[in-house]
Amino acid sequence: MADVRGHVVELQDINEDDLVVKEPKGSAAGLKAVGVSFERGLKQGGVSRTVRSMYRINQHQGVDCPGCAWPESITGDRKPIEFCENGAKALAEENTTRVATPEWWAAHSISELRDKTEYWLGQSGRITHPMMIREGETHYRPVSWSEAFTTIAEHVQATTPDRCTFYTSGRTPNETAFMYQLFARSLGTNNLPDCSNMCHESSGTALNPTIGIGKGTVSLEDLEHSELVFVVGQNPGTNHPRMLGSLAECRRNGGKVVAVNPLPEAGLLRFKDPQTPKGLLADGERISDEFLQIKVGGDQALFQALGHLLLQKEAAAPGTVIDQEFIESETAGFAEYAAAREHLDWAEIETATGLQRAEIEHIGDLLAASKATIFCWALGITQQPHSVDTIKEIVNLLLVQGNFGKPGAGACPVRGHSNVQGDRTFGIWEKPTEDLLQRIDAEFGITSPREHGYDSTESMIEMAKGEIDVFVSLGGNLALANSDTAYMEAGLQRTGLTVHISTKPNRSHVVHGKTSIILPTLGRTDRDDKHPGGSQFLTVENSMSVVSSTRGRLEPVSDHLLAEPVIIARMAEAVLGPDHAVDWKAMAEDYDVIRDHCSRVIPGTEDFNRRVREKYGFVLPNPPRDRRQFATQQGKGQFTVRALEYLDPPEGHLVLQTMRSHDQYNTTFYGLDDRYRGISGGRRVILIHPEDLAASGFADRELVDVVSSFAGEELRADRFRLVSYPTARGCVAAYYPEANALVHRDLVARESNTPGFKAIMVRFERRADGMENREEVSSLIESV
Ligand SMILES: Nc1nc2c(c(=O)[nH]1)N[C@H]1C(S)=C(S)[C@@H](COP(=O)(O)OP(=O)(O)OC[C@H]3O[C@@H](n4cnc5c(=O)[nH]c(N)nc54)[C@H](O)[C@@H]3O)O[C@H]1N2
Ligand SMILES: Nc1nc2c(c(=O)[nH]1)N[C@H]1C(S)=C(S)[C@@H](COP(=O)(O)OP(=O)(O)OC[C@H]3O[C@@H](n4cnc5c(=O)[nH]c(N)nc54)[C@H](O)[C@@H]3O)O[C@H]1N2
Ligand SMILES: [Mo]
Repeated sequence: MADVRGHVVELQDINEDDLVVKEPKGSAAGLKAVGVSFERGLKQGGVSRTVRSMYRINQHQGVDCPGCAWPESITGDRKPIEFCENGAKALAEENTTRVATPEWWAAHSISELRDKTEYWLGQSGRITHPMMIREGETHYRPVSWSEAFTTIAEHVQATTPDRCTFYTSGRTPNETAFMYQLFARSLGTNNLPDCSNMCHESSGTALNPTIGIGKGTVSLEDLEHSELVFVVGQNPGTNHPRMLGSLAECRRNGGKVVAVNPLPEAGLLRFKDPQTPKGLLADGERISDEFLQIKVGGDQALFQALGHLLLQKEAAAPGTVIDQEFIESETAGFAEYAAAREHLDWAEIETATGLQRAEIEHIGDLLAASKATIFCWALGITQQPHSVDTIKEIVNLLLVQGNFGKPGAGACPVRGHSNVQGDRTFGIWEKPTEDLLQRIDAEFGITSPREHGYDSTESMIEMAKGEIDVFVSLGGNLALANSDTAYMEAGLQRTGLTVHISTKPNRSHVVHGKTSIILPTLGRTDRDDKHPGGSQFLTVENSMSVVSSTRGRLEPVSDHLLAEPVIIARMAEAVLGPDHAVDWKAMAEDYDVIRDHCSRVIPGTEDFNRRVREKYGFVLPNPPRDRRQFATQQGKGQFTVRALEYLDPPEGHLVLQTMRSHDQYNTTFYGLDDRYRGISGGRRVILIHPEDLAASGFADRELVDVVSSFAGEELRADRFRLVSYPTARGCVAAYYPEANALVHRDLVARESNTPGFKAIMVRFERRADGMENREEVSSLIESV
């Protein structure tokens, strides 16, 4: 294949027998990270595109990094380069000059593309033209934009709104999200699943009824000035690298950091700050003061034990540990909570967590002594059957010491996709509040449906049952992102029409509906200036509720790309007809018009257009943080009591968690080097504790088939290599999305319905060729 300049590009593929295993690293970032950032950019896009985009990242009037949702400072000055290795890789991936042109699609049949790996597909570059394939055809072929929209309209008009579902991936900016939900609701459905359903849904589900808001309650400054920060179920060295700078800053200010994780992740141990010369060259700074190597799924037990310890210490020295005044005036349910925590079965806590009582008591001492504590968490906590209960237990710990609405304290769910939080704020939700619907209806003169819609798992199940006729995907790659891969793919293929608004080819395009359309869009770094009023910008909300602008400046790789708001407006016009109450065209022409509508519909965005043009944008209101106010049913911070739960694998099984490597963005692969964990050259691995490996009777590097069990059913994934690794006992780890085939569709978190991506019960089966090539799979021990 070729890039835009006609240079020949060879696409690499993955062969798991190229696997190399080294000693895991003891620190994250440093000089190597800077080197890798530039190397990847140069490989994909050439020198000037890389340097230009890196320099503008996260700057005033620049582009918001498409990597993660970690915030930048809105008080002090920003560093000249506010980026990290993985942000740079995300940029390089989007800025590539490689192109998947109509000739590329003509050269590869669908059956050939189905056999390719996701890594291979992604490397083919940016999609340049709208493409379509109909039932019986073997190849995608180019179509005009108008034919694409007419085809979508025909399919939508031929069915009922409840048989259409509209998925959103979290890179979608605020304005686009707002238009998209307005389109779905104008049509008559709340079927608005999003990646949040698979991600932090458990956080919102736990936080809304207990603190009255589904988001975090801290600012970056709080984190840097906290006395004690817990980092639970999170791998910031890879997934939120700039967070390491804030944790290091917190420690320099005298704070302590406690990491809770089944894996000794490099970024949790030490950090070499790539923004400073000393950080680049020296050994790096320590990140965690304490590391609790917990068993997967054991966190609720840990938090219950910590609650018990706090109450015991308070009883021994009244008035020293808990915040009695706050509890009395601002919370409800404390008496029940205190009663439930009075007794603790330490033996069960040790079984559930895999930790020693003394270790937990030591952390209890730190927590009791801290006057300002923050709990940060991510997917290690949200993707368990009992995730919602675990997060409510975190809220209990915060409430008991009054850790809301004071400096250095609060809840910090660390969000994933760069705008996943904003998408929800701007209306993407299958369970909208009545208040939101009333505001939308009043602004636009439409009648939104009241019935709740499908989330991502429900959409998958309805597709597989043949109950969905139209599936539209605004970004994302649900075929691989969702659980139960074979079931998910069968669902997509059963659907009448699948539409993907995408930047690059992915698996969802090749396991498509009977008719399938790919609509290629401008990415975040691309210039968006084909408007009567000239160049436009969009906005995003980060993990700490800051709304700011993002403006791309690079020359798009093709003249045929449309901006996402334009695509949605034209789709809505085609489907809803020219007389529809909403003026879609006005919004697509001038994004200020969208923001004006938002400012009247979305609370906290009043005067949007003026405020977002201020230097670093504006912060959305957050009652628990701003005023110690809790908009819950009782108007108080709500203590909750939930029965203890943890993962108890059936005989002969281990608990499997799935995670990201250092060289991927969700279902997109940048390369095959999980550098900090020392795994490179292949991804089909199972990390297993040496003693569990010995007990299992298999050899290190042996090739096995993996079988998962759920509710009496088994799912399989073949050809994984076992790799001896210092994970917690009884808990193995594999990469997402390779292991998604093992996640049964009904394995979900209660209440939030988030897939149990970190709670899979597995066993291994011997293969006839299991020991073949075992010696060739090399093992190098490199000093750290
Ligand atoms: N470079 C890069 N950045 C990203 C992404 C990416 O793919 N690449 N993805 C983005 C997205 S969408 C998201 S949501 C975030 C995800 O950010 P993370 O939540 O950091 O992502 P995971 O790789 O799933 O890592 C989960 C961590 O939880 C630990 N863990 C697993 N089970 C348990 C448990 O039961 N208890 C505890 N205490 N820990 C557990 C794992 O060992 C691992 O360290 O990152 C975002 N940023
Ligand atoms: N086993 C397991 N499964 C998981 C997880 C896990 O931890 N374990 N994590 C879950 C989580 S947290 C998440 S968030 C989901 C992620 O699920 P998704 O958000 O659905 O997946 P992504 O891989 O982020 O989507 C990548 C695709 O987005 C498109 N894209 C990229 N940039 C743009 C853009 O600017 N505009 C548009 N329109 N398209 C763009 C590209 O075509 C690319 O192929 O996966 C979930 N799945
Ligand atoms: Mo996510």
